[in-house]
Amino acid sequence: MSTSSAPPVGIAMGSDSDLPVMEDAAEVLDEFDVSYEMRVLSAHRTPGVMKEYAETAQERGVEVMIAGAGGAAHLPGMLAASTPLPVIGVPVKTSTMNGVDSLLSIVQMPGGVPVGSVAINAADNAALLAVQILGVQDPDLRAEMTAYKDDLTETVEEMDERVSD
Ligand code: RP5
Repeated sequence: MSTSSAPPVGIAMGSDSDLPVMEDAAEVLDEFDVSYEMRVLSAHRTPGVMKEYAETAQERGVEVMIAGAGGAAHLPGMLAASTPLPVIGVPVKTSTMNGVDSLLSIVQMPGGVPVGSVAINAADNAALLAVQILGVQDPDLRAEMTAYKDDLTETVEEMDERVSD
């Protein structure tokens, strides 16, 4: 149960080097007028702070988390281990393995501790998924998502018209 009024979305990242990617999530949430908080929390470098954040998020009012990390990308999984809230992982592209390392680190979770994952660097999609999760209980937000999808449809129909002319 929520005892305070944190924003519904918590965006976390393992380092400020992830920020250029994770800003895309913030931009999408801004478009939907969904508020969020943003933290740098490292599963390896600040495990205590990360755990406390995860353990208190629900009571503060956070409803869904988006977590981006690269390489040994354990942040989404460790957050998921410490909260009942849904966690959406964003595998951040790395210079050594192009983010495949991040992706596999995020998706290879043990049974019982799921983490959702979007594509490498797809923080925008993580935010859209967060909006959809929040929309389950929020008809206005769901209507906005429907309008967003209608726009997507229109965009592709226009492409089709241009190409098929
Ligand atoms: C991960 O290691 C972070 O998520 C980041 O993607 C990567 C590199 O971190 P820095 O060395 O740039 O701080 O923990």
